[in-house]
Amino acid sequence: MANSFFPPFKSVDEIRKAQLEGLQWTVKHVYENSEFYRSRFDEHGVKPEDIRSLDDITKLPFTVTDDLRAGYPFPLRSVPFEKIVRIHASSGTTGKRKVLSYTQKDIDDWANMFARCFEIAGCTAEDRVQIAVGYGLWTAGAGFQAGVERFGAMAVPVGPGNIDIQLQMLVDLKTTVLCCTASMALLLAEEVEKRGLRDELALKKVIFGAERSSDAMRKRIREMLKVEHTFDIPGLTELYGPGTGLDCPKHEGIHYWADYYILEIIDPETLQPVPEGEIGEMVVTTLKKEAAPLVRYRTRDLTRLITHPCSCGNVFPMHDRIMGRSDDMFIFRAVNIYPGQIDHILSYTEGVGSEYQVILYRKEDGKDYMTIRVERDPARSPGGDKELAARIRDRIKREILVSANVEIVDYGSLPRTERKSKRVFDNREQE
Ligand code: DLL
Repeated sequence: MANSFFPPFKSVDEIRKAQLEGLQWTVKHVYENSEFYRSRFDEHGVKPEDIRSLDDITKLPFTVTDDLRAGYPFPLRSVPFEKIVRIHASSGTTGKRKVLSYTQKDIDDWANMFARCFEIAGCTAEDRVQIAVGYGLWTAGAGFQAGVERFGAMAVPVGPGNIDIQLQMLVDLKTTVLCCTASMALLLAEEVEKRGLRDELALKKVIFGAERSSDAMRKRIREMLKVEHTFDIPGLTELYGPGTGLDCPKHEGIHYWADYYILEIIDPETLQPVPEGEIGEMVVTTLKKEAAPLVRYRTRDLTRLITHPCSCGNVFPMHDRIMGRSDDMFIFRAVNIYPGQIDHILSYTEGVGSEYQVILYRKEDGKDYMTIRVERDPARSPGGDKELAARIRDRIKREILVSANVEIVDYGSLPRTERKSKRVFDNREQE
């Protein structure tokens, strides 16, 4: 491509060299400019000059969400206020929001990373990119917008919600790329199908993220919108926002921009690195971020590194999809369960739609119960519900080792959202 947003790295070793430079810069920068980091490093007896190789990263202390809350409203600030040009905040529902600040260079770097996402997805300047996520404090709208503009395609900034306008723009402007949350992609795809608009669309790609999506959900979106590719875009407010990586059209993993951050995968219990390729918590250290750098920030997101190079030839390393968060795990009758395990079973059970809810409750007998409500595949009649429920129950018993009540409900009867879907409802405490 004539104007590539990728630096000309030819090998992983070249990226590692850039990583060491970035790590040394970051450690020095935060030690000199952030009271928080300096006292944390001092407590751990580590000085910037102790970081001589990439392996020395393990000498550095972890940073956690509570540190962000404690430093509210400008946590981790490592530049004077006059260098901060913007803030974003996560839409956390409990406690204080996580507010992160950006310098102009941070904003530019973020746009550059985001432009790579459009490049790796095979977009061109001819593409029309509909941005169907929230603008404002959330990083999503501003991130996609800057990414599209930096890349040089046409942005159609519809923002969140407003299904009628979304469909009107998709049809009238002949949008070719749709960017949204996974839930919004499903909602829009269902509306397109319901209103029989599919043949009026020019959509080729959907880029969605902000939440976990199951294989079943992605397949339904692809089928309903008749698009060739859906891409999984990860991102979190603390690490700029969306756009820190993307899967390429080979879909072998999510390429991540390792010249902007180091990704470690650790065991959340022992805090030690997991063997390469095993699932653990993502820990990120930024390499160029000025205003609010992250040093070994524990994201709570679970994934694994993909150890083989991608067949697309891009040297940037890959991690797997984000499989959930360590704080999503719930304990049911002494078994640790991640919602992703339920997603997985439902995705490979014929006859179910993509939406489900897990409801946990406690009865008078003092015992915990689980009901899983699952939507029936729209092509199926309710006649087979009993058999379908039994099949799901058996698989849950066999694979997760717990008993659940399974209720099959009509397709489309569970709530749809434009934001992030909530699928697990734990009512045990209140009862
Ligand atoms: O959700 C940023 C974003 C916006 C990403 C739009 C992609 C698209 P936060 O609100 O700070 O930022 O939430 C970050 O959402 O730690 C993950 O748990 C989850 N998450 C984000 N992207 C994905 C994804 C945005 N592709 C938190 N797959 C993260 C699974 C995701 N989970």
